[in-house]
Amino acid sequence: MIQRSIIIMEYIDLRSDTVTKPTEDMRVAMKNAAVGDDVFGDDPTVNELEEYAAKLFGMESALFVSSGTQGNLISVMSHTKPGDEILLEKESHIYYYEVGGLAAIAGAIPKLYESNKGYASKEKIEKCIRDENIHYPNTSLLCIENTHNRHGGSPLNKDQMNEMTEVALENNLNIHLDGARIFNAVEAYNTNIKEYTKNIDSISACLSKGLSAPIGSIVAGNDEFINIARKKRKMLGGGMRQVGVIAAAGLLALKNMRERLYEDHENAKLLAEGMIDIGLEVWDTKTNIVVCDTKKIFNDSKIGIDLLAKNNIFCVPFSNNLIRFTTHRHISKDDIEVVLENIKSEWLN
Ligand code: TLP
Repeated sequence: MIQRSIIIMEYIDLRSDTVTKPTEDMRVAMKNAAVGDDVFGDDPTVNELEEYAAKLFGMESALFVSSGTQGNLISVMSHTKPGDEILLEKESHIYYYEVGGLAAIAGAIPKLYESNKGYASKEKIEKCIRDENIHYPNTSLLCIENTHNRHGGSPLNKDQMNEMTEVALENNLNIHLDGARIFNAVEAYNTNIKEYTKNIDSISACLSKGLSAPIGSIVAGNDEFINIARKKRKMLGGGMRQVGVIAAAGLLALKNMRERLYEDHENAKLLAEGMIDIGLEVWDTKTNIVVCDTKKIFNDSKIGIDLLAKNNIFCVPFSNNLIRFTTHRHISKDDIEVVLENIKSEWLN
């Protein structure tokens, strides 16, 4: 008989907080979850998760969806008609990383606004909103991203959110918040989630990033919006059946995992400061994303990534010059030390 041996490689995976695995508690909860057919509204665990999330976000209703991408797409589809124009930040995830779903599936056209780390002033947003004119598409939705991924996990504070949402309200636009990492913003500003959701019409928040659930996001909004969103989810093939087995982990993610995000922020800060100490250029780090500008060392950031990967340290390119490192539950302070040692020896020698 052939004996198989499993070699467990030590690695430090900073590619994303999406790599987090479910906790032991989540696995037990998943095993024991009460389930039913969620398309009939019969899954008690999904219902509990949706009710819990709606209350937490201060919204009337919530919907469990398969991913952040699906949550954003369903939200855009539910707020707009094909041909509508939507205001999106130039580097937003919906525009940059969602395979063009807003155009291909929702039929929306993007109007891009520039921002300072996700924040755009009232004037800037106002300039993007079209007047009524027979030639123009209808501007119907403002999307905001908080924390902002491609701006290095930068969080918006509640005043910035208020300014951005008030101009939308004055101009009768709906507001969707891509809050994939909204609890990182809550942690960064020690604020309450409801401060962020009070003026908005919908939020999509990921359970499967820093919160460690294996799968899933929550979309929240008013009853009418969530009824429409539920039907759009079905249209996209997202009506899952005994999905309580997954929702059980999502519920624990929302209940128990928000409090530990400060650890990820501390580790990100440690990494950023360590990089600066050895002479690297690093963006301002406020949450769990560290962006290092390597243009003075490499002519392609992939060189730096490959040098670390051969020592089982993983990160991702953000552009030709930029490399992103994301901290999460499986990254410890000791790991940060190891990463810094490797950067010193692999990049700077
Ligand atoms: N972002 C992923 C990749 O898609 C880039 C990552 O590793 O950061 N909104 C924001 C702001 C996001 O950062 C992401 C995921 C999503 C939406 C989409 O979430 P998923 O991956 O669940 O579809």
